[in-house]
Amino acid sequence: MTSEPDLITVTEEVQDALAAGTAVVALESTIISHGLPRPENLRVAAEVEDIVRSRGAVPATIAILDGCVHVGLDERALDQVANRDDVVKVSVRDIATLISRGGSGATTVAATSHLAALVGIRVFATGGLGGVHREARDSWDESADLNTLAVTPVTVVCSGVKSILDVGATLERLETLNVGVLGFGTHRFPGFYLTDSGFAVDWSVDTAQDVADVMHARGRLRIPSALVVANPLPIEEQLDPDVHDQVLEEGLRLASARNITGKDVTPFLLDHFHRASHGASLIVNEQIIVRNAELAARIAVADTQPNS
Ligand code: PSU
Ligand code: MN
Repeated sequence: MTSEPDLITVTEEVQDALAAGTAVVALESTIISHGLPRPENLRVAAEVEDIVRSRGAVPATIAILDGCVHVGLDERALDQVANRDDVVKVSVRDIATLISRGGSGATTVAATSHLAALVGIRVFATGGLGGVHREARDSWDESADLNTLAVTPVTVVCSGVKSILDVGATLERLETLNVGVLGFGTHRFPGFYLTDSGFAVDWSVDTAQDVADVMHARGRLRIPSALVVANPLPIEEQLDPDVHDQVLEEGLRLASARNITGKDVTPFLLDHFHRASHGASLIVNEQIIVRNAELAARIAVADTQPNS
């Protein structure tokens, strides 16, 4: 026995599911702490867990609390992630430092993917990936989500990359980094708040089983990178494109005028969207996350069927 405290706590429910080989879906926590306003953030986090359960999978929301990684959060832990002011946004490079200081943090797509793969979770749901920011030629701002997905064998269900980004450049980077991209029921890459980002995807699948088949083949071939399943919103649920374009332009202008940089850019722009669209983007964002969690659960179930 060592006196070192545990770095990672996996809830019994998640541990049991992993040991039994039944479906588990990882969920990120930056969405909760930095992507959605209070009090909707906690309600959405709980709703997302419910939908995963209703499709026969175990939800495993991942976060760091008081120096320990938690895989699977109970009601109290979820409440802390949603409401504590000392919860910082954590990418892969921050995890170890934060833990050694006993701090608390919410994990991004990058950090959540890393930790999910570490404990053996194969499917992960989020809203939209980070990517290459507009003006990246000058700012060099590219999300660590991309590099991490290049070396992390996990299936990530999302609605494309956030529309605040340079979508074309992000797709080029995903290609360079060997990250697989499948359109779910579409050949168009989704644009997060918008159904269609204006870019095509090479591969399209129609069912959760199709995705599980690709996962299985990737595993047998030891492909080391992530598989992105891009799940668009139905057109009638997307944000009004005119509102989208106007709010985005305004947000980018404000971010630059206020010198917002680094990891503050994404939370700033999402918050601007929610306020400037008078809550319309919030409703759309919630739909995105819930729909992706639902699909991720079905993929996780298909992945764990004996014949897949
Ligand atoms: N998608 C959302 N809301 C979010 C994010 C994604 O719907 O808040 C978060 C994710 O955690 C993603 C992060 O990993 O934004 C990217 O931040 P950055 O651009 O600083 O890498
Ligand atoms: Mn960044």
